[in-house]
Amino acid sequence: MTSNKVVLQWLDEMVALTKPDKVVWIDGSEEQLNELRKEALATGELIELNQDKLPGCYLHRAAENDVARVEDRTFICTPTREEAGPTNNWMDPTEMYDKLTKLFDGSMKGRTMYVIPFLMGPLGSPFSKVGIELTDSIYVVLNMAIMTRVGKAVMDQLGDSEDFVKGLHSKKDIDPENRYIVHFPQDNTIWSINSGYGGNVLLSKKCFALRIASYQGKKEGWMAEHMLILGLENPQGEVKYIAAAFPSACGKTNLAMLIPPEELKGYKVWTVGDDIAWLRIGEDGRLWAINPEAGFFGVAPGTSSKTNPNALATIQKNTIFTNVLLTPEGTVWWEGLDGEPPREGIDWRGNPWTPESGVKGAHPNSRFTAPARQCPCISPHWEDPQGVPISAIIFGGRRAKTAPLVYEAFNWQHGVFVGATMASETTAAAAGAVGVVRRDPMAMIPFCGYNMADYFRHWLEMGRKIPNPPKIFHVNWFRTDENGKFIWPGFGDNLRVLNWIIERCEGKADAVETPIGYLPVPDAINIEGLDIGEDTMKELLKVDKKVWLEDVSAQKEFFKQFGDRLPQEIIDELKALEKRLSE
Ligand code: OXD
Ligand code: MN
Repeated sequence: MTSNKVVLQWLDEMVALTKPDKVVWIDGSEEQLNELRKEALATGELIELNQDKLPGCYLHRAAENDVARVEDRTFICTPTREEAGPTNNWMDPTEMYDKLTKLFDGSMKGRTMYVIPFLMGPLGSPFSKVGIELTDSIYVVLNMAIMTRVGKAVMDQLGDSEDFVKGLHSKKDIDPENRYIVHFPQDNTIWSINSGYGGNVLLSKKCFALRIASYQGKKEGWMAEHMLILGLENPQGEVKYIAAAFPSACGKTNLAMLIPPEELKGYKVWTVGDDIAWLRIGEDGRLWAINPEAGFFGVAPGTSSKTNPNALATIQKNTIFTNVLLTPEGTVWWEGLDGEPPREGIDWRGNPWTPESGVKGAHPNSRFTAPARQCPCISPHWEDPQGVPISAIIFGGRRAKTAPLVYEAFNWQHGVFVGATMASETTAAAAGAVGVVRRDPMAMIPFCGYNMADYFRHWLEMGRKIPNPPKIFHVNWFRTDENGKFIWPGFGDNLRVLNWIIERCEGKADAVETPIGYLPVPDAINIEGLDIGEDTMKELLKVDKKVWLEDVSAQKEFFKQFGDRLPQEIIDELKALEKRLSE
């Protein structure tokens, strides 16, 4: 498929190491993918779903010990520990290559190695980047064919260039003790072994599009961010684009596919991406974004016609479901889907299940992998080679008391500080204590491929280089009352907040200056039709100085780990905030 010498030499080396019986290039054709589906059905790697109700849909069950990303086994192996920074696991690259070489030795014996050329970003876009993943998993091939653009066209785009990311994956024995997800950013290399779970093995996603790409972006003057991208169209037909970063479990996919409430029928949200944004400075001096992916790898539980009808519509065909419940009709179910649970089924572990079983039918992190083009609200510009121009950047988190519904940073530098101090409180959905504050700057803690102090510096530098930077905002949909109940309805009604944000970008909405930033004036957010009184609105927009000063202490604690490497601008912003709050 290629005469690219660098590619062929690397492939030879990896074949010599992993010793597969056979090597198969993925050409991207439907015929080849169909053959692979058949093979996976024969071995039980895939289960065919009801093809009348869910055409082109399949179910996969992962090993019980292999159902989520493994942050404690994820490494950034830069030449020095300092380059990886205090928030990443690090090992000396030579030592790590040695260790993994032993594990990969013969790991594909008796198996086929699939060579997947994949493209991140639209075909023909100057901002797109090529990767090649070598894997012994058909499940990976079929998922990659949804999540990225794969096949011959990608090798054509690469030509003789050496500029591609080298991904090596072997599921080997799915042994959790020897599971490693390792990045060598200086070598454009990712090695992943002993896992079959999406986030660990679809090397295009978190590994390339965030960890390796963030490192490339720092070197090359652009940004790879854990952000959804949406277009907001007003009743006059004008569309403004927003990029937004939230930690896991804050409803990113839902926001990206939002459906406006009754009272705001004239508005429409267009999805450009739901997880990752690559951002560059355009010739016009604005920041432009592409979605490097071609599919959604979304969490199934909680997805319903109330929370996200567009996602539900997207996954009715050509979708791979992982670890959901199988119903007797050959359809799928998960906790939080509409209507009554099925009377019986096969749970994610493969055991007979009834609602009385006392266990979950679907794993809480069960997933759907679906083509983005099937989304009813996919933006007509989602594959635009130039991307879309970003008017606003939003940071968000789950905070019961601290953060108001929305506020605007004073300027870019302050906005970087707002992103760097992002935090979210843990929910009952995950193991461990509830309500614990986790600091997660820009929602990138698990995904930054280098020292986060340098990452903050890169954000600050970008700000100085963008002639027309987007405005930066912070939102919090999760404010609670004294009984712990959410006081903002969320979901489609979040559009009311997005509208204020866009009006601010257009210089149309009023704001009040507070110690933390600009807040909406009391009646600036349209609450027509909502069961929200003046008092609730006040509560939603309250800035409690005492609570904020406590948060400042926690921020200081968090920043300590970066030592002298923390940019002076961040320290200045922290001091200035403390002073404003103490006045
Ligand atoms: C994801 C994540 O899967 O952020 O997108 O964990
Ligand atoms: Mn994500």
